[in-house]
Amino acid sequence: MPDRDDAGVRCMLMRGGTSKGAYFLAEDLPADPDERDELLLRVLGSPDPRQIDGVGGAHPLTSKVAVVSRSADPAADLDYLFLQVAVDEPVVTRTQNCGNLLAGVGPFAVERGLVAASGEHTETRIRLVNTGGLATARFPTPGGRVDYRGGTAISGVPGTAAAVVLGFAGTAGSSTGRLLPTGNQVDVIDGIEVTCVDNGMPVVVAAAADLGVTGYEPYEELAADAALAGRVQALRLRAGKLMGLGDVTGASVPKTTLVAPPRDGGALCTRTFIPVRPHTSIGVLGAVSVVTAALLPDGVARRFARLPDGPRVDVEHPTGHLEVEVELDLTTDPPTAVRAANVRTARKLFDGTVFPRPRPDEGP
Ligand code: NQM
Repeated sequence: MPDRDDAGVRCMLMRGGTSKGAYFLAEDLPADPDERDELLLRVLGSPDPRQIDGVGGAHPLTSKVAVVSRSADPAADLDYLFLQVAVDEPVVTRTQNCGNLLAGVGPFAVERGLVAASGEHTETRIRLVNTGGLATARFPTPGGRVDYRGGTAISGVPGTAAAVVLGFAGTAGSSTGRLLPTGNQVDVIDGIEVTCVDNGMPVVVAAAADLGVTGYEPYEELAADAALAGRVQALRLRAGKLMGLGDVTGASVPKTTLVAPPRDGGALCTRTFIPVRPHTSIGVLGAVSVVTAALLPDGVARRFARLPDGPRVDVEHPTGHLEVEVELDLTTDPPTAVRAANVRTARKLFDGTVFPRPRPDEGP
């Protein structure tokens, strides 16, 4: 195979939900994980706060990679490995899922011929390689081609696009092994009540007021609040240990979501930190986990939530709303996650060959 530094690597840039990432076929990347990660750091331009010499977008939400291949699992068509490429550190992590990039996986697989389009809509079954669990994605493929155009709007993305309908099963305990990783609906950390939950994403849920904010601050205000970032980090370090994740200093999980009563017609208002920088909206599986927390009768979020009668729960976040359906069986002890669903959109932005930044020691 020609050297990837000279020949480049086949790559598609896509917006998946409210995130953006580089999508690759597994076969186009080195099979060795260390070699692959080293290459991806150079492709995205990390470490560098601006990622100026790579295709990363200088924020965790735009410094992401999806690696896609055919699945050997009879229950799935595709394997999807998500990689978070740190912006200002030479670190690539695979401990978490990304439900936003997931929205692009089915369309990407059709574009690359991994799955055939089947009629007006195509449905694919996708194995979440990072954590286990299965997703389905349904998206329009009229005439055998992916159609990204449509009338679905999602908060945080201008305009409208075709709906990608996502379904999830088997997401409980994604990184921690348990839906309630500490075994409790409420734990107390440094006097702050939290609910630690993991339904596709390990999240520490706390009342915004307990961390000294209202929970209604705009993104920019949260991003400028270094003291708040310190409090969030202290909380998640302690929570990480309680959740069985060990020392999470450099880990991308757990996330922290601060909750407050809804004030825009939703069920719950949220401000999420990934892991200490604020999220401009909220992740898909992050929202599934937060809604799971809100459905727990004794959980912290339940006190603030106005839960609807139907299954669709509207989560307020800094740039709008994200709706998820989460089904829990509360008759079991502990409660069991049954299924979850969400609607996203995705768009192919660019398809071509990406050229990695040279290694630091590779002078002319
Ligand atoms: O929770 C960001 C995102 C995510 C994750 C993060 C996500 C999810 O919004 O499913 O999509 O939590 O780091 O892309």
